[in-house]
Amino acid sequence: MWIEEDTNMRAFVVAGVFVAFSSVALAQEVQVFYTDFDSGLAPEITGVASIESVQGFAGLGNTGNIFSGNLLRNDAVNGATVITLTNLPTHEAISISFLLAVLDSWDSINGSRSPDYFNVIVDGVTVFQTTFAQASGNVNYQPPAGGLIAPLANRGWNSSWGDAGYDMSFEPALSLIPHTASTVVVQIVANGAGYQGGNDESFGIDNLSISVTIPTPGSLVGLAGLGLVGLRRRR
Ligand SMILES: [Ca+2]
Ligand SMILES: [Ca+2]
Ligand SMILES: [Ca+2]
Repeated sequence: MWIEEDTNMRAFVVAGVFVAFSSVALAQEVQVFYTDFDSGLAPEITGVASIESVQGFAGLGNTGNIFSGNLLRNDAVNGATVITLTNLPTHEAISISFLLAVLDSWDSINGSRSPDYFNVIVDGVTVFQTTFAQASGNVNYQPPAGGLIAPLANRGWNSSWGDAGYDMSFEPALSLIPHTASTVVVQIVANGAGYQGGNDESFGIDNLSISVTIPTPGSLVGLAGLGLVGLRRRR
């Protein structure tokens, strides 16, 4: 319904259109890197990285984001997997998403030998650190709803120990990290005084995605303008 002579109503409708468009136009999430590791190692990745089969994790995950084919395994003690991206578009935040396979006998922060830490570091700053109680200890990562995709069970690698999987796209600490530089260095690394690595404790990642949030003030004005034009036509 359009009431031509009621200026208050018109203002309300116009404001409603503006808000509706602005909610989608304020910022745009753009993926700047993705790999599923099924075609080997992308050149953006250096440091500790071996390409291995996903073994018993195959098919586990959420719709459209499941372990498949190969993953990147890191079995080092304090040896980072490094992702370096350059020439990023102008942005205000960065988001990191991956499937995480926690392999074998992690001992949390209070088991033996402990502590064992899993870390994600962005440009030298630790943005996420957690621990897993798979062999000993009792402090385990508490994922948001949807985050646990593979409860602890032996899924490969060292058959003496269980393995668990998480969809880290649900982890708030890895989403919308304030960032504006045109380059970024992401390090994924396990360490701690009790972290043994190798065939004892290691991790894998699959479906690694990095995206940036791009502000779009120009689009906001443009879309709001279109809304006003559309309303005028109805008079
Ligand atoms: Ca894969
Ligand atoms: Ca295992
Ligand atoms: Ca340990």
